[in-house]
Amino acid sequence: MKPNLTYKIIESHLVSGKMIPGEEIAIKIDQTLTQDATGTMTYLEFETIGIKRVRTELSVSYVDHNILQTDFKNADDHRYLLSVAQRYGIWFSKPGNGICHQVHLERFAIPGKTLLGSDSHTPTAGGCSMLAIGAGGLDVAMAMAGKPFYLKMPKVVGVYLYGKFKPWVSARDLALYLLSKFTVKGGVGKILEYFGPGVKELSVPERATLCNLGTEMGATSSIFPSDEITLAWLRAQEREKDFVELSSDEDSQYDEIIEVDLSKLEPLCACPSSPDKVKKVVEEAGKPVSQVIVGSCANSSLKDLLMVAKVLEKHRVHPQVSLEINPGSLQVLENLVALSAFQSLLRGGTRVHQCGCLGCIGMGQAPPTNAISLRTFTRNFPGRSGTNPDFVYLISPETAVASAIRGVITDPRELGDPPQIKLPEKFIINDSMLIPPLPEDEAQKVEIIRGPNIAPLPSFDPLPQDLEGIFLLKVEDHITTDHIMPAGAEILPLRSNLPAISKYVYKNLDPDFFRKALEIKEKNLAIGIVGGENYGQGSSREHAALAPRFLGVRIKLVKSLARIHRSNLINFGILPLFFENKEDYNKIEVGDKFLIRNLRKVLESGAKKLEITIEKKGSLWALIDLTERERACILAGSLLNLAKEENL
Ligand code: MIC
Ligand code: SF4
Repeated sequence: MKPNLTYKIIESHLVSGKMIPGEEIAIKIDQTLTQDATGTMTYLEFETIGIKRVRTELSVSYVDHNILQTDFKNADDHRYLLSVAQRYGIWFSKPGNGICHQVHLERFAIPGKTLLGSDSHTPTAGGCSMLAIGAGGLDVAMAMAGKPFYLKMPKVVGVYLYGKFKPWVSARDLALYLLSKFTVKGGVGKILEYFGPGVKELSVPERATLCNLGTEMGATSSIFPSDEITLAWLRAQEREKDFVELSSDEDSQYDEIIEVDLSKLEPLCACPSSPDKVKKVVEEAGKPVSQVIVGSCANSSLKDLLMVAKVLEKHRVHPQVSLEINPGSLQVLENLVALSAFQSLLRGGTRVHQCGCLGCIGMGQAPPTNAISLRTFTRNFPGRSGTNPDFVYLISPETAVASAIRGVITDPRELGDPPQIKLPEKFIINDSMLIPPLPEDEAQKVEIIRGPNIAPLPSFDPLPQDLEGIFLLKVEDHITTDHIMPAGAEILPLRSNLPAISKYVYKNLDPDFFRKALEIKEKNLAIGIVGGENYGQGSSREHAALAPRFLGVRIKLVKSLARIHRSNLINFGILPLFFENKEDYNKIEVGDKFLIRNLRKVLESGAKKLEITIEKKGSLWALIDLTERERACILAGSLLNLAKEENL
């Protein structure tokens, strides 16, 4: 295949493996990012590896998720993260500085480099032509220790863009259109590479919106070329020196190509409660709205908020609506102020919050009962807003502001001529909340400060020879990590305390799961989970693997798995198995006892399937889809055990 841009970047970072789709490859990681909700665990893991300083070109620790400080817990985590950053040579972005992906795009993204982040929306930096991938915390800890990142060589889908957007239609509508085509699992095992004349219609933050939402399609990553628009962005950030021109070639090839005529798109929305339940806004128009939020790593750039501000120069927010603004970064906020747009937001009747994730991860901003909330966020999984049931639609900033003014879901084209938005050639840059790494001699003296909520990482036992257990839960298709390990203001502060957070595992699917799991553990039995298609979609949170493992889950028998969750399961010694015959899903009931004989031997032998005996029901075959390295990890009980065995 004639290399495309993705191939070129992978090739220049390839450590091992062949670039054949589906084969395991390892790539060198240039940069890492963590955010606080996954970061505390990542750094606890990194500390156990025992090296003196990060071995990447650049690593950044952001605090953007857990910024509601209702007691000491989150504040203690922030202090721990700062001390770790200073001790190990890591940049630190203070709470209030903004969402990791937005700040990274502004201050650190470099075309052609690789970025691994402990957050599923890390591909956002693909808007600035990085090969950026989301991963579990332990994979990021390994990358910080200089180890390569292992993944299956993805297929590369060329997304050919042409034509021009019609007024009031934006990058978000294109992303929603692609979501309607790909659905939430169509991107699994793929990288979306954008090319074609339509690419020039999109600024770097708009490209970032598309790369960000590729995650909701299950894609490994998404990437745009680096061109004069990238140069203009870097220049505006006073980072011209980081520019490199990059693109595919005229004769580059792709595993698949899809073409989109931008001029054919119209305002779209994702209906409750999945990012791929896409409809035209006109189809939902007229439904009363109670809350509208513009924010999140998908749509909170300066252009997005300027557009809202411009519209509000002539309109007021409807009395029944709370229009909330969560600026993506301090830079966005400061530039809004300098352009007098902040004042338009305030005068128009908006409620402005601090820069960060906030309601996107259920840290406040929960909507009222039985009310529609429109959000420019990334995901609308059920209950993620903090209200259950909830009615969250995902929309563009244009649809957001139009609906906030009218009080009902509104196609923004009804507002007449769109506002003219001119972005400054140079942004005001304010790095006062970005703390650079300390020089090595000073860093060595830094004491790491742990609060009482920061629990040490437990040890994980190796896989037993025979595995006997009980299937404790059986779930449908598209179970998200929010179902497995919910987030929100009550649970997120426990991210650095595994014993405490484990009490909430599967809470919304079976409120009694924790108690039952303890009973099974006392009997020395393992726990099995049965799942449908695309099990574990959504976030990168490794707690969705770590906490079930802590409670004794050892196998997950599913129809198919989401990429990051699959890696997290393996990293913590949970064996992913797939139904050989999908009909067997119907055979298993909650409470069934299972036995897998000679499990260690089976895995060591490299066998591709194994037999599970189910008490009183006979047996079924399950497929094993693991590389040699992954088998070793499961046998060892966790990647950390394996790293110790291999004397990292
Ligand atoms: C999310 O959007 O679900 C999160 C919160 O950013 C997660 C990470 C986490 O659970 O901490 C993600 O997308 O990876
Ligand atoms: Fe934060 Fe939401 Fe983006 Fe996750 S998706 S990083 S919670 S803004």
